[in-house]
Amino acid sequence: MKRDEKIFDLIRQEKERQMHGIELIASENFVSEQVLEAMGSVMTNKYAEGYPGKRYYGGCQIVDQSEQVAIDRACQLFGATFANVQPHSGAQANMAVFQAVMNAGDTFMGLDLSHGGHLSHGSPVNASGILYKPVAYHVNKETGMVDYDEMEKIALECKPKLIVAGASAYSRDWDYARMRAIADQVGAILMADVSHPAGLIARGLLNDPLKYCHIITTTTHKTLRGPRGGMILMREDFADPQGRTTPKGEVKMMSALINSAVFPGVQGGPLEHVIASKAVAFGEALSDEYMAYIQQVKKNASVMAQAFIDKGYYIISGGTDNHSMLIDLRSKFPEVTGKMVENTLVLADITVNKNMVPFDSRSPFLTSGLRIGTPAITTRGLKEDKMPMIVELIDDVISAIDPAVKTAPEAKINAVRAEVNKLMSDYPLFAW
Ligand code: DSN
Repeated sequence: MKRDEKIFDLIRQEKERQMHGIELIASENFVSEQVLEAMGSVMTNKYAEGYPGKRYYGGCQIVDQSEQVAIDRACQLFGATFANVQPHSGAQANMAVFQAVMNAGDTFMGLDLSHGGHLSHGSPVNASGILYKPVAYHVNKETGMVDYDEMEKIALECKPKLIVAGASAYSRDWDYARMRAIADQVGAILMADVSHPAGLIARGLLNDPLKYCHIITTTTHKTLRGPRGGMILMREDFADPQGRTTPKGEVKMMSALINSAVFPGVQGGPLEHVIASKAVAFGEALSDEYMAYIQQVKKNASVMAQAFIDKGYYIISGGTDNHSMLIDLRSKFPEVTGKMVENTLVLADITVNKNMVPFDSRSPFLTSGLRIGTPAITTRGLKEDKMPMIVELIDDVISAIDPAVKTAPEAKINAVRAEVNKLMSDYPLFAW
């Protein structure tokens, strides 16, 4: 077969882009060579509908073992007793949990998308908002922190079947104990989607959601630094709150409902190459090197947030407990949108994403905010001493943006890009 030069040239170009730039998208990371190798392996050739030991295809004796290793390592990492490592993504993991615990039309609560929530937590354009009845809770306007008093009030009014903790753009830890107390008052299941801070949670740098939440979902490719994918975890199995029973009349347990919601509920064949790669990443996440890495992620974020504050930027909630921060540009540059900044920074080889801020006056296409995270640059080996320098480069570009033309002068962009490329030439993609 002729080599596909077109696609491999694009892959080469993408690698160059990743090498040259400063990657600050909070949900991105760089995987190790062995995680990449497992993902690009012959495991992709195998169909394995079902679960280890209970498949609908022959020849699964090897993938059964690698999937079991992934399950065991995931449990070890989070102190869980149940793991389903098959979800193709975080959104798929969430859909499977929704299907396991709710009926179509049931009410559930999630953080408002424009306050840092996620599409799959009830946005009207997502299946979660189409099949179920989402009710949003919010952050407090003054503090920028999740408003648990409002959450309680709403829960008592709408009596949700499920309450979802977790966010895509929220820099603070969660009060899972308070959320469980709220859930218990109304008989709701408490689920945490920890996709963003999963690595910090796994290594004890943030509150442990499994102490209070019935179920947690996560992606595996953000702070966890594995392949793109999702998973579902529980510490204790519990009876189906809807009282469903097996044909023999036994009450179904949540682990059985979740497994059948993932397959055959929302997915078909599992991606065994990705599951093997998840196993490798979980093994890495259990190591001392990863512990040092994830501590550095947190340190870098904290130093970077302070450097932005020192330059006069407003960070929602006033700082960060995790790997990320959400900047409200309006305090320093009222006329500059998140879109202008994202587009201009990318020309200087700095990648961030525009983001709505709570109570934003602009649309999701423009936004007043910028979401920034440190998992990827930390994987490249950058330490806290480089954070003020990166903030300086970002501020240099933003300060030069002319809102009338929506960008900065070319000379300024070129000068910053040269500095970015020079800095990053000293760092490999994966330094650990
Ligand atoms: N989880 C989103 C993000 O944080 O970028 C993508 O769905």
